[in-house]
Amino acid sequence: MSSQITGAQSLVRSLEAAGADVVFGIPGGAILPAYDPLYDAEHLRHILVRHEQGAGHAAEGYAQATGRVGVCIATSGPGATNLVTPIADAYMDSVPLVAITGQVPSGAIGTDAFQEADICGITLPITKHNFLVASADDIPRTIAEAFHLASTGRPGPVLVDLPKDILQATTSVLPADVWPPTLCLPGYRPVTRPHGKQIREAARMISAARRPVLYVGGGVLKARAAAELRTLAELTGIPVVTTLMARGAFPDSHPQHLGMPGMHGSVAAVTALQKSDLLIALGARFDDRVTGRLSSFAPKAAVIHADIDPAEIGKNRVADVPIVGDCREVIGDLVAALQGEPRADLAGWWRQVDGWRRTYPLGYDRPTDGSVAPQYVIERLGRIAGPEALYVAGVGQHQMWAAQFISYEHPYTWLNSGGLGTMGYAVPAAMGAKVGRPEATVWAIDGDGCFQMTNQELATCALEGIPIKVAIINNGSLGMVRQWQTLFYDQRYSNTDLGTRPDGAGTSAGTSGGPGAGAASSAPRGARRVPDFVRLAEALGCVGMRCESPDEVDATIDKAMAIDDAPVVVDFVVHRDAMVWPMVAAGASNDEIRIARDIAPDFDYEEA
Ligand SMILES: Cc1ncc(C[n+]2csc(CCOP(=O)(O)OP(=O)(O)O)c2C)c(N)n1
Ligand SMILES: [Mg+2]
Repeated sequence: MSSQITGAQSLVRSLEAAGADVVFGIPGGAILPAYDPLYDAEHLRHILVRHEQGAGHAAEGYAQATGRVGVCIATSGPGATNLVTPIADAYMDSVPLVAITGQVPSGAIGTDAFQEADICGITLPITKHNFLVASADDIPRTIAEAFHLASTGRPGPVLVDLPKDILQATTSVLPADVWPPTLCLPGYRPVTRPHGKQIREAARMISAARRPVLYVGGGVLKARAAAELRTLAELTGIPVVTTLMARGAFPDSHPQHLGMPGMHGSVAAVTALQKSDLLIALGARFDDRVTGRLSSFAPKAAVIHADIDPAEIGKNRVADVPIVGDCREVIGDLVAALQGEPRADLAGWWRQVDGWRRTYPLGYDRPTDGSVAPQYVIERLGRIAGPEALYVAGVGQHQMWAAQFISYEHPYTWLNSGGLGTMGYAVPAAMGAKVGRPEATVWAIDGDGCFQMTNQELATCALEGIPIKVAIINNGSLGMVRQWQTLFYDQRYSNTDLGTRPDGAGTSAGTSGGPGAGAASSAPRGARRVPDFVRLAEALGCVGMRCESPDEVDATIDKAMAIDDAPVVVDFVVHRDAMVWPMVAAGASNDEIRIARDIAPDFDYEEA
């Protein structure tokens, strides 16, 4: 009656005890002992990815879609360093992630052993915490602590590094006997309950404000506070803006919603913040992409700043009323404090805000040459797949259009890499989201550049039965960078042409993709598509489709929607010169928002 198990067995049982049901990873020498008990784990599915970056983003997608902790696993050295990008991504976007890495045996640490990398050192500034485990006895407690740290307070990534000898050692500390282990995290006690005095002061300011705005960030989603937010918004009648990380936290169709603020935000959202007298920042962090030039951001506004992370408060903008706490509790308390209180009349403010909204709605030009507007593809996708689907974007122009032109009605239906802006996020994150929400339709909306960074995970999707759908918005270039070259580098397109479609496709010089059409591109490529995304998709075990005309957009999306038993990739060949508007140039003041090149909104006219 031996009650000894190996460290590796303890790891697998501890992950199960912590509630993990899926782990994304790739084996290798140092982590190999853990893969043996994984082989017959009953409650933990391992999904073999093709690149560790894919494992990390898949775990993030799973976490963002479900609210649970995402788990990824890799071997030492290059396996671990391949996780660095998704770990940094999770850190910037506060995603609960536990990364398990193998490490060289304890005795070899520090000797430049084969596949040794100091992953704890490397990830120190991009993890909430990391552990180098020193004894197999410590594994249950360490895993419990990692899950606790990742998912409480401000969520974030935690790394657990396990030397091979620790995985191979035996231990009599059985997870089943000790679960839940007593955590040993001195000093870690996130404040979730807001201070009553701060709430009262905030309520007083909200009642008196004449031009207030609810500035809603991703923290509201992390706190699962969308319902409370709606109650607060409807009780007060205050206009709402949702940041890139908060899309879906408040229904886009709600009459009080002004859309997204920031560099590519709506004129109404950006301008309402600029002219506000009170910003009620909830789980938002005054990111430079929202504030524009900080010194001229919302110059007349007082600030109520609620965040679970005290380090965020006052970091970029001084808060008149700082509130440390969980957004759900904060909003609930604000609602209670405001109930039945008299409030300033917001009719004049709404007249102004509605004027901006009416005069400057989001829009785009239809190409006159018969090519497809990328915004049109995304708009139709949102309409046809509907508000119950999940949309997962890459990084670039397509990401901004996906944030602008899809109507998000529910929380956790919009996933993207906001803080780090990681190209390659979409396909693996969509894979993880689909694993977490198998009943939902999951569309990755990706760029032709981003897609080439991580599309190998489509092989994982095909073999593991994870039928995601991918819309490649193929503009033939690193479009967002090209947009900056158009605007700020005199149209000198240095190294942004990708050659993913025939020359001339989707330009005013070409037809929609006829062989050799046009010669407008900088590098002559003839009729080649490198890569041919349809054939690439098929090679990866997916269904591949192409759409090159506006008339085919709906039918193509319908066809993709009808396929449920395989991943689908659609190559949407779109107009190559489309740009993202509105735009506030980097470093400029939000007062200098442009609705098209050199065209500023006419606020004087509107206010007259
Ligand atoms: C890993 C990484 N490398 C470089 C960048 C810089 N970058 C931001 S957007 C972009 C272009 C993305 O191109 P594509 O995927 O085709 O999207 P598009 O803008 O054309 O829609 C680049 C290179 C980045 N964000 N991430
Ligand atoms: Mg592109």
